[in-house]
Amino acid sequence: MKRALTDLAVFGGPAAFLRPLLVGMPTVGDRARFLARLEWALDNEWLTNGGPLATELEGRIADITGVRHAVATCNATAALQLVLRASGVTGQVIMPSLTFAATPHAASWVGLEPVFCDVDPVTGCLDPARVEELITPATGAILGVHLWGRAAPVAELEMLAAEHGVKLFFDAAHAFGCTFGGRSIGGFGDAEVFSFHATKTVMAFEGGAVTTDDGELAERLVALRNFGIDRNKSVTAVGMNAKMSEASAAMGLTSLDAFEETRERNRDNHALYRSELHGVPGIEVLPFDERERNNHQYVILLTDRAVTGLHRDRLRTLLQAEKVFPRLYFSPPCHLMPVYRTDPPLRLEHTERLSERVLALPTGPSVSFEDIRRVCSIVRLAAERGEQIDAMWAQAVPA
Ligand code: T4K
Repeated sequence: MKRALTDLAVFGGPAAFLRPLLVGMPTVGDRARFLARLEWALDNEWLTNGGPLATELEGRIADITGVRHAVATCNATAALQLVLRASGVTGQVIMPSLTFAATPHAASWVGLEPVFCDVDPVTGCLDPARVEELITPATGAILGVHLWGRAAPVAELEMLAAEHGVKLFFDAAHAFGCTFGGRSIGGFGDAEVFSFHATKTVMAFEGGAVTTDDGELAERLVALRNFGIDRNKSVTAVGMNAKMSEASAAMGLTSLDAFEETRERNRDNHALYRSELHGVPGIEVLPFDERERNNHQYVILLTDRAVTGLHRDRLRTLLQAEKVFPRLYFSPPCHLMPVYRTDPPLRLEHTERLSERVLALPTGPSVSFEDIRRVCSIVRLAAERGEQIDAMWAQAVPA
């Protein structure tokens, strides 16, 4: 454990880890089972285009999320595009800016205009009061994000959407296996979209799924993900190729088999981060709502420079020198990215404040409790001696 400032790698000490400790290390599950599924797909000589493994995965996703239809896709970005297109949304889509670029990109790619909305300062999810202010006749949809696996304000957004006659979707890329009001995420709004990217709790190398109870929407999605070919084999829409391959489905099923174990491990990791950093001034590991189920995939550290004396980016650099690689999920927020920045820039107070403070920390089954204690000892040292570190930094750390 690091106790003195000279123990820190930025000041010449040995790095705390030999192998890099990353956010989003893949949760593969039983490798032999994956390889057996892959062999089976090869023997079956059906490798994509709605194959049996992808169909099995869809069935399991629908069961787990409690919806009638799950439509598997090659990734969540394409799934978001499909759902917006298949729902006939036009005009503007209100969404948070505190999200991955994929959320506004999906809308932009199908010719819609993302309208960025501020978030609740505590949850980081859409603030319904701010959403309501942004609704105009040009609004086609609201796209909530269940940020870090914590549910967006589903009930309020459902009310707003109904009242104003606009569609409601959720980007549930982070939220597989999570609940809202005890009900599985996946069944809210008109449709929800999951990601099964390599960095997610359940992963399929690349993959995604739309979940919905709307049978007609599901049918349009199935056609649109396959060039617009409908059930009569007629091309009735301008579709794309967004199908999930059997190799991805084999991975997704295997990772899904391990989901409960992954979830429990993530939950214990999160609890350890919370207890190890409890009471450290200027440092908060975001809690989860104990009444809800979560996948605990995102361990979110919020730093307060006014208290620690150390800028978030400096803490990140300091951790990187120890071979710990936190991620900026999400900083900068989308409305300040060059592609979406306006002149003068839009100001979203709570989004920007959270975005300046956030660091996502490594978790998952390959991160040991000992690893976490070690990471926390570095964070604690940095937070408690932030001003001294800042003063030493200019002299000791190469530009
Ligand atoms: N909506 C939201 C709210 C999202 O967060 C995302 C994606 C989407 C929509 C779109 O979903 P997809 O279309 O991707 O299904 C990563 C992921 O690529 C992206 O899927 C994810 N969110 C985003 C939050 O993170 P980057 O740019 O941070 O990826 P990269 O390559 O820098 O790696 C991230 C971390 O994971 C690093 O610590 C390294 C580690 N990693 C990564 C890969 C690929 C591994 O350890 N092994 C791996 O195989 O975007």
